[in-house]
Amino acid sequence: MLTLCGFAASNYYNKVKLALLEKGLPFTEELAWVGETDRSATPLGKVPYLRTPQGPLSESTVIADYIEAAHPQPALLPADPFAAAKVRELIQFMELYLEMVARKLYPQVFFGASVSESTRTQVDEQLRKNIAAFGQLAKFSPYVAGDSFTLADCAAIVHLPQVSAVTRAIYGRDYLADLPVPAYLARMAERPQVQRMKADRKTNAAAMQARQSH
Ligand SMILES: N[C@@H](CCC(=O)N[C@@H](CS)C(=O)NCC(=O)O)C(=O)O
Repeated sequence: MLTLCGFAASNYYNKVKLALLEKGLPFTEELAWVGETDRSATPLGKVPYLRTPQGPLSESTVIADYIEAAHPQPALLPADPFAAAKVRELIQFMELYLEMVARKLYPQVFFGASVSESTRTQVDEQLRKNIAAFGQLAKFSPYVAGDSFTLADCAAIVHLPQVSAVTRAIYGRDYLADLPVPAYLARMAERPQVQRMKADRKTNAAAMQARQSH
């Protein structure tokens, strides 16, 4: 049995959870807030981590790859090595050049702090450049990597809304609206697995807020 550890308000957690749900795999969830993780399973204390019959794994992309290799059907990666690499390219691109960059603005958007003018300017420049480049790679036809649902969708469904939210909040405009992202996310939101993930996220986000206000 697999146990997904972390908390459901985390987008990295939900990326892995979506892969598990889409595969229809049985799994349990173990709540672990940041600061309360099992360091023997996640040495940097990051969420998510996965308990497997062979031991723990950290890092969401590695975990998703393990799930795919251990439970290949239904496939969330193409069989063709090049096509599979294109899916991984998109995942890495979204993580490094969209999520990690947008994350610099999270303190202001989500946590009531403020970020400096120079950070806002720097992130603005980087995001404009990176989003245009992402637009060159992403297909949205109808899935982010092409004609089938893949691990790249599990990443896109959780990361892209964050980028939209952050750019809307800080710059007054959803930078991803220049790409077919809003229609894509609306299509993905029709999937029962995505609906389940979002419902759990909402419940957990409320619990997180209640914790923080105590
Ligand atoms: N590269 C990691 C990133 C995970 C991550 O940053 N998770 C956040 C929660 S959304 C976290 O654990 N933050 C606490 C920390 O970095 O110490 C992955 O893909 O799993």
